[in-house]
Amino acid sequence: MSKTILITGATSGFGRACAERFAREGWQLIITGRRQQRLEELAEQLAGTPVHAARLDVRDRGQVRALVRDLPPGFREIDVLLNNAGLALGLEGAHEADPDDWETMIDTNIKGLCHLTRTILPAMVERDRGHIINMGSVAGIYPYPGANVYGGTKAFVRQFSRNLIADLVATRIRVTNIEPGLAESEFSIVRFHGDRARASQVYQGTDPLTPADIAEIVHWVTSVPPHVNINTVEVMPVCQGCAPFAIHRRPEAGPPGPDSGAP
Ligand code: NDP
Ligand code: 8X3
Repeated sequence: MSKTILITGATSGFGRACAERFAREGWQLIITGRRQQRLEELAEQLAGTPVHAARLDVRDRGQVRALVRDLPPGFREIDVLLNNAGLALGLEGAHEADPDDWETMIDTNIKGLCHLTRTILPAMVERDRGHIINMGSVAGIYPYPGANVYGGTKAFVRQFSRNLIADLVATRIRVTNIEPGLAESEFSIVRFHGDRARASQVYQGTDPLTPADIAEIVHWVTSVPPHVNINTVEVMPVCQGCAPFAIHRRPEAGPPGPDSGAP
C-alpha cells in the first residue's frame, strides 16, 4: 500500500517540490495551503497520483482539526507530516520591525507548526509509526541583522524538534529538523511584501539551493532504514558561509592594527 505524506505550504517553493518528488516515488499526497487555485493546478499536474487537496491556513486551529477530521478514506493514515508552511516578513532591525509581521511569523512558523503536530501525532503514536519533518532554517542557528523574530521562530523549531524526539523515544516515530540556508523560492518576495526587484537581488550572482535540492533531502530522510532517525540536516549552498562575528569599531579609533586580533 502507498504511503501518505501531508505537506503544509504545498502551493510554492519547497512544499511544491516535495509534492512532485514524493509523487514520483508513488506516495499519496495531502497537499495544503491557502491558495486554492494553486492547489488545484498542482493536483492537476500530478494527475495519476492519489491527491487530496485541502485549503488550510495553519494559523487556524479549527481548520487544522477539520482538515484531519474530514480526510477521505484512504488518506487517514498519515505516514509523514511535513511541517513546511512558513515565512519571513521584513528585514528591519528589532526597533523598526512591524509588530504585525512579528505576530504573523510567530502564528505561522511556531503556532501553526504546533497545531499540526498536536493534531496528527496521537494517531501516529497509536499506530506506533510515523515521521514528523519540520522545516527549520540556518536562521535558527546563526543570527544575522534583521532576522530577529524570524530567526527566533526557527530556533523554536529546532528545539521543539529535539523535544519531540525526547517525548517519542519509546515509540518508532521519527522526527527530523531540516535547516536550509539561501534557497530561491517565493520566500524573499514574501519577505519583502511583494517587491520582486528587491527579492531578486538576494540571489543575484549566487548559486542558491533550489526547492528540488530540499525535496531530495526531505525524501532521503524518509528513506533511511526505519531504525535510523536523521535528527537534523543543516544545508547551505556552496556559495554561502557563516559570517565572522561582527565588530563595530568607533570611526575615531582608525583602522585595526596588525595585532588587533581582527578577523
Ligand atoms: P515559499 O514562500 O515559496 O513557500 C511558502 C509556503 O508556505 C507557501 O506554500 C505558502 O502557501 C505557505 N504558507 C505561508 N503561510 C501559510 C499559512 N498561514 N497557512 C498555510 N500555508 C502557509 O517559501 P519556501 O518554500 O522557501 O519556504 C518553505 C519553508 O522553508 C518556510 O518555513 C521557510 O521559512 C523555510 N525556509 C526557507 C528558506 C529559503 O531560503 N527559501 C531557507 C530556510 C528555510 P500559501 O501562501 O498558499 O498559504
Ligand atoms: C531562510 C534562510 O538565511 O534567508 O530561512 O534566513 S535565510
